[in-house]
Amino acid sequence: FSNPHFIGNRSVITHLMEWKYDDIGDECERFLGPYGYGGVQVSPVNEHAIMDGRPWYERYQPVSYDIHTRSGDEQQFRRMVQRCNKAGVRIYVDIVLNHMTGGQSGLGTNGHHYDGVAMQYPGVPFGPNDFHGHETCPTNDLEIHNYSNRIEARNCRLVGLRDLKQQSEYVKQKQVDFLNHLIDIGVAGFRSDASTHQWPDDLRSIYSRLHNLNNEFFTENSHPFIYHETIYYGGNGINSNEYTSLGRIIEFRFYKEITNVFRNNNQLRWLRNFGTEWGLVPSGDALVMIDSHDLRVGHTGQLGFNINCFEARLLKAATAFMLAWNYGIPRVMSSYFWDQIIRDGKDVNDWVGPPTDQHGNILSVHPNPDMTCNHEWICEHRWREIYNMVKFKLIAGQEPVNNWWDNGDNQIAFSRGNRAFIAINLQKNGNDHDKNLQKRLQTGLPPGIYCDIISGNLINNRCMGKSIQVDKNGLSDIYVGHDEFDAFVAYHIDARV
Ligand code: AAO
Repeated sequence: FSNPHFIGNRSVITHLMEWKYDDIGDECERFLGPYGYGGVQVSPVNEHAIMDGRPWYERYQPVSYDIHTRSGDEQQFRRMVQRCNKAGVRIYVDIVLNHMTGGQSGLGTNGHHYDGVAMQYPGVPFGPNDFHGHETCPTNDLEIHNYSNRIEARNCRLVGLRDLKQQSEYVKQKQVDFLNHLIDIGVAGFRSDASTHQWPDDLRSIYSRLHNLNNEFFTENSHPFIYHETIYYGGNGINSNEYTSLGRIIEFRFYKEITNVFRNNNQLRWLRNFGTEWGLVPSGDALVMIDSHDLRVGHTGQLGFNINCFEARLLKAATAFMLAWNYGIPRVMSSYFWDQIIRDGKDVNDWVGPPTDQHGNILSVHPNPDMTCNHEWICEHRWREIYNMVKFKLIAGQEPVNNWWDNGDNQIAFSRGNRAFIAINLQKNGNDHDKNLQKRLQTGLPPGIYCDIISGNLINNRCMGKSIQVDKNGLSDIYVGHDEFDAFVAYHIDARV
């Protein structure tokens, strides 16, 4: 369950949060395929509660396992999966198996009624016996209070969400059927939502009944890729390693440590041995990110500590490190604009959903000629600095990190074998001279003139950005001014002038 089934050397997933399936299909063909992305994480696809104001998080309140949301119906979903696979891009679905809705009642996105108080979900159907209650959850109000307590975390309610009893054969079978339906359609795998709140043995038992991936797109006997949301920073919380035998885990320590470094709370030079030596799980067990649909609004992390699209320069630099470093499977968040208003350390608009018309239909993404997106779609995955680092990673392949250099503080550079080279400058101390990165460095690259794919593209053999000359010994004069638009430069053998 830990192989993402990327095609060729592709290696990066982007989360197109709340996008419609028709748009994702277009994006696979016109952009993600050609630019070397390996896959797309799509927001939960099954019927969910329709909530007042249509917050993004209503998609995390399932009502049935019908494929029907504002992103599209089953037919549109199928078409997207076909088109993306053909374009060389895999689809991973965010699956919410831990719970159903909160304690309200109403209608779901496929017209099914639900009642969270009575725990009735006729669209599945699930009834009160399919949920954890006082026999299994030890807290008075059935809520999770102590996230470190295994029984509480797994048998009680996460923020009021009705907690499914996955020990029940009936519940398991309904979930197995849902996942197999998605597998048969041709998805490559799943993001498992709120994994820490589900017993590893229940997940194991569900996964053991899954079909192999669809033979139309995958080689025989391929198992779905499954990555688990387990938020673990060490200490006495529920350890992510309880889930590594089930697939990969989202390594939150990666995001935390990198954010800390890029916010200058820790020096860049220490990144030299970043990975397991910092306590992270082995690279093959990890999926990593800088930003996510939760982090961006201060969920599952502290607002102000996270780095999102509102700090573009920092986000690009941290993402560049993630994509240049050889650790885990990186996921790039692609978000939409919302009016961030911070009060008492909380984003008042942390709920705001995707751009819609006046009837609540999600608006289509039509990219502008300059590659940016229309409406409020931010499309971080289309930023030149980010898509060119996706290419960088593809070209670096499995080459090791070589030629590490640092200035003893917040300037670093390294190569990936003799195929790619990056230099990052986040120096804040000293005079202007100290703050600029200006140094003759070993790039590891073969001699030639290379185009910095960060400051501009190489178009018809003309470098629109900065270029460098690498001499016969691999040395070159590297420059990253402290006040430049981007805090890093990157060169690779496919961008030789
Ligand atoms: C909404 C409303 C709620 C309402 C509920 C039911 O906002 O007020 O009660 O409906 O009506 C999303 C939204 C929720 C939303 C939910 C359902 O984020 O706001 O609730 O949809 O619509 C825990 C889980 C983790 C979960 C996270 C939100 O462990 O799995 O909470 N994430 C996933 C999804 C997320 C989704 C759900 C699950 C539900 O990615 O989008 O919720 O499907 C500690 C714990 C963590 C805990 C966090 C956050 O973390 O350890 O396990 O995550 O708190 O509560 C330090 C600590 C660290 C701590 C962290 C954050 O770093 O070291 O331990 O701070 O505070």
